[in-house]
Amino acid sequence: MSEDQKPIKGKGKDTEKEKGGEKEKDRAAKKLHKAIDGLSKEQVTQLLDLNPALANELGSRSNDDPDSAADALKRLGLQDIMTGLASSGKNAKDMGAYKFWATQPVPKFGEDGDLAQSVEEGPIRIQTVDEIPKTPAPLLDGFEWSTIDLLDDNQLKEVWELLNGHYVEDDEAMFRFNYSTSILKWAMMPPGWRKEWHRGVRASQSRKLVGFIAAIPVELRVRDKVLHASEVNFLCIHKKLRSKRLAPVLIKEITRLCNLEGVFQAIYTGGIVLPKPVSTCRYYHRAINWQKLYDVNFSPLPPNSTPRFQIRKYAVPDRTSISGLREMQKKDIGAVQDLLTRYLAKYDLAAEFDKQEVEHWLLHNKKNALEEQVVWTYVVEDEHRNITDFISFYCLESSVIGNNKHSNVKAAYLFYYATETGLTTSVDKEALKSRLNALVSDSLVFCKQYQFDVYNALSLMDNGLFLEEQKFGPGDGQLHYYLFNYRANPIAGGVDKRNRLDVGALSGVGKTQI
Ligand code: MYA
Repeated sequence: MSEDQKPIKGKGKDTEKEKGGEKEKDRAAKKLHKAIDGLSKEQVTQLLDLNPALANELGSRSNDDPDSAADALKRLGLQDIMTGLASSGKNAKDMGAYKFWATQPVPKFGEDGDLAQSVEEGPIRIQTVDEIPKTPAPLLDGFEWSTIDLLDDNQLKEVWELLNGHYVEDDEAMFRFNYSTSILKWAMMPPGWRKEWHRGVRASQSRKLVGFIAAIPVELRVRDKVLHASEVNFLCIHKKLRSKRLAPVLIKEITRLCNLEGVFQAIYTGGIVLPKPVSTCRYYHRAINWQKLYDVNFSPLPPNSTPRFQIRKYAVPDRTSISGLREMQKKDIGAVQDLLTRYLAKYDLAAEFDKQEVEHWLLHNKKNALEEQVVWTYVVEDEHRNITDFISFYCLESSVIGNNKHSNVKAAYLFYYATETGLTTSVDKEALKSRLNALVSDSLVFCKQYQFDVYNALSLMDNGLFLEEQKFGPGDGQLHYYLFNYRANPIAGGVDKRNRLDVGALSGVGKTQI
């Protein structure tokens, strides 16, 4: 499948403007044009493979014709080209330009050779709780720190409002995540959550919430070491306060708050390149309501195709195929936790979940009828009443910006899954492939029943075994995984150097992020 689709969840857009004067830009543009002239057809094709956003910009026809792609490249502005050119990924800067990140305990670009040899894994900076300041750093005049109580519906709504208007958009500002209040509670209040780790910045006079960052606890396994860590998410600054270096202040504050609880390592993800990803996965999208996705400019109409053909291509069966497949119930928690734990053991990067966490993350809480459903989990129960498989997805809508016809796209995100088929002593890849295809295909039936428009998945876990067969197409978004204060060797993200699905070497990432 070659058609590129825009990411609903391409986390992070470039917030850094190109620096330097016009003359310098002209000189650089000339140099670049010369460099493009020197590229072979194969190199142009490779360049576009590595930069789906850039290929998208050039239009699908240039994709097949390297000569016209090279011409189109020259017509693009310097900044557009630079956005996609850096060899280590979109928006990568020189290490010196990361003024904040250069001061943090994270691996740097260029150190450890960056290439073949492996490094000793472990913490970068060792500290004790006694060394950590008990009070936050001061904010700009007119702003103050505020701990947000998500149990208070008014404060929950304030966070929702900030994120709804100012959180992650795609590169062309066509879609913005629209996390519902239910998903915010689900994502930020798992077992062990702490109110102090929901940190906001308010304008002192108006009391308006203008900045936010959150962390949750996670037992994170990196290869054979389990880290008592946190997972940082929902960093957001009001659009009017951007580029004022407030993000580093929020990041340092959440670091302090984690450190005070004896947590010195963290995991976080983003669509932008920072020093230095431990893994990079690619987004894939499976159209369900193709017509709507086309109407909102999410899915293109490929050349030589027709809307009718596209709609038929993405048709979903009415019924599931696996016998014994049913919705997960409370009584399944123990079996699902056991199966998931054994399944996640094969990945280099994964969370360790206890039973309470499995209940929180996977079981839809039917008691609370007022809360909309966030997560859907289906188990397969065999004739001996054993749970042999499960699959789950969660709902995350995106607002469609400035479209007359539709205001929202309802996306299902593939979450965790596991199957006994992948756990037999001599793992039979073909059997695993066929079982995963059946599970994902059946989950698609439920996605359709619940009126999702699109099913999104990353190239992580064993997804390479079913993405193409289940008609997931590559998106232009990437998700970079980062570890804070922990040096680790790279972990496969499921795509090769040319950003294509690497079925031969599946991903080592077994950790999903919301
Ligand atoms: S990822 C989602 C991030 N949120 C969005 O994309 C929402 C829309 N954008 C915004 O709200 C703003 O643009 C943000 C930046 C807030 C992103 N992760 O204040 P600035 C660095 C890390 O002038 P602004 C998520 O939530 C940037 O490289 N750093 O910029 C996970 C530069 O530093 P340097 C980022 O645009 C978050 C500096 O900030 C990100 O006004 C994980 C510029 O600051 C980013 N996504 O605001 C956070 N974007 O000079 C790290 C920009 O060095 C957690 N920057 O290049 C680390 C672990 C902490 C806990 C540790 C416990 C032990």
